[in-house]
Amino acid sequence: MQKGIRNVLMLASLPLAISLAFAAPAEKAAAPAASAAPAAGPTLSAEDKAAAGKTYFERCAGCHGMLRKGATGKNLEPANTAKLGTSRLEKIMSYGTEGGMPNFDDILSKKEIANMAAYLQMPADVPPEWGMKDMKASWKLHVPVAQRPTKQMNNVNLKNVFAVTLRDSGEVALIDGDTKQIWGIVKTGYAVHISRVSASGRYVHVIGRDGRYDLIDMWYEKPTIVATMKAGYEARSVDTSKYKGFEDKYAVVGSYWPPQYAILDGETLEPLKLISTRGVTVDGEYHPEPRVASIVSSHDKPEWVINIKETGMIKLVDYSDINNLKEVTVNSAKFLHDGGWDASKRYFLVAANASNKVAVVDTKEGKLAALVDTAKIPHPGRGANFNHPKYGPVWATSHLGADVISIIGTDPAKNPQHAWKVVQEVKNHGANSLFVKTHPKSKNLWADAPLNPDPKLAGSVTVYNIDDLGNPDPKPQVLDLAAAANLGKTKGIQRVVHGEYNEKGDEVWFSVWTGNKTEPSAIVVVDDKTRTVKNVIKDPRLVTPTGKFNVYNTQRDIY
Ligand code: DHE
Repeated sequence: MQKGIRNVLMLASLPLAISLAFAAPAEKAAAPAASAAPAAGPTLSAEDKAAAGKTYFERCAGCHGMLRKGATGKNLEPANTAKLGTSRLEKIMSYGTEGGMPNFDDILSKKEIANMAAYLQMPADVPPEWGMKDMKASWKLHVPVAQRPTKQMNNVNLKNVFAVTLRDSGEVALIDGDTKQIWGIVKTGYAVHISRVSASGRYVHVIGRDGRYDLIDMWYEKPTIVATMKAGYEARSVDTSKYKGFEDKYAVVGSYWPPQYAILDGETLEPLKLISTRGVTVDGEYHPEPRVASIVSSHDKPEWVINIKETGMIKLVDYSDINNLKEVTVNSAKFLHDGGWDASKRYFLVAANASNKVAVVDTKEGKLAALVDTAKIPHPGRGANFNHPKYGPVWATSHLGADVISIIGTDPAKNPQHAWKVVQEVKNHGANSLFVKTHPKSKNLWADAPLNPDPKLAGSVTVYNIDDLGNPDPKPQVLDLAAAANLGKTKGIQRVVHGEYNEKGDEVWFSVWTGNKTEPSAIVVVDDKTRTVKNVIKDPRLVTPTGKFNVYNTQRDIY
């Protein structure tokens, strides 16, 4: 291995870095001090505390925050956890709750759960900062632009490639959607959260949960990482510049910790500018950890929509002059999470999940268009756009906290009476859903429920015929895709997660994710017209697949 690459991998070894940070908070940490511990709480050996800190980072921090102040998940500072006590905490972690907390008894051992119950009653440690100097030191340009291929060196139909997160092996598989063969697997950060595609369709940008950011060039014979950097200790979102004249020029990466976003060179990942998101919330109170949730790139202007979870504020960032950066700050509601464009790509709809609302920002006017009340904890992924037989253009989301799919009108010009209202709520087969999906060429609307504690529900998907949604009592079909994958008995629940269409819009792919890297997983390819299983992609290299991102659809924001 080249020395440079090894250094990056060492820097990017996030769980270890974080567990060390938890074991002995670094002196340079600048966030406010941890809250005080109750007088006599549980204790752990240094080794068990470091292990619990690592598990907390890997499994819990995303919902509850590094500082445990709460967001999608509850506040877990000692003042609250001590009141719940060890045995109640262990039960909640083992079996989950109806409020959307998943069960962990299939992933964590009894000892790990007991140690976590103790850990949560101890004060939260503050991880170190990660500034421009650290970013620059972590940046490795493996192949300068001038030394890269000048044309596509493979025969793969790149538009139909799927970038698939192999969550627990810290890899991304590039699967040829035409042949269903694995084209290549690249080593990335831990648990890549999302992949996004550059405006040109050549590069796949992947961001690890550990903040390691890799740029994959698909013009080589095999997919190749050409640049790497580390954006922070915890991250979930990335996008590129898509406006005419800025294609592939910039990339933007948001971090959970430290709370900030960075603008990078789009072809080399050289860090160019860093902006902190610490500040006051929509309630006017200071928050030390306003994490960057979803980011999306406008196709109509040089602008990113950057959603700040804890403040409930949406930043419209104009990247046309990054030295004199203009940010419009739109107040919405807490806690902002995931979202997507409406079909016209003028309005961005984002879940304010703890407020049970979807915020709609009008990017043409640079204003909040609406806050739409929905069922409990909307979780759309990027949502699903279609033409409703009764209500015209709509966007849909499913919910973590309710077994329904909410359908929202999105056409204020021609259908103003339906715009920014939940015009219909239809049943999902279960709560604890994460993603809905459709495609402009499809008549189907799909929803999963992967975090449902009932294995039968977690392994199934609901599908509606869009034309049927105009009828008073539309009837869905529920498909047990975990059964179709035929993986046999596994310790981990076989969770069917994240539908993604192929380029043509005639197949939809779902992951069957056991959450356990020693157990088999699969991808089930469903024929969209007949709703029958067409292929089951099984391969020992397909370790814990979760998100899948079709190049063509992701590049053009088709969903
Ligand atoms: Fe995600 C999107 C955050 C747990 C799979 N997830 C997102 C986005 C955010 C986010 C902010 C939007 C990114 C964007 O569009 O720019 N996810 C979080 C969390 O904080 C949370 C709740 C807890 C955590 O610890 O990370 C979380 N997410 C999960 C999972 O457990 C999932 C199911 C499996 C995994 O790989 O970790 C998961 N999240 C995904 C996927 C997307 C996503 C597949 C992209 C959806 C899309 O179609 O764009």
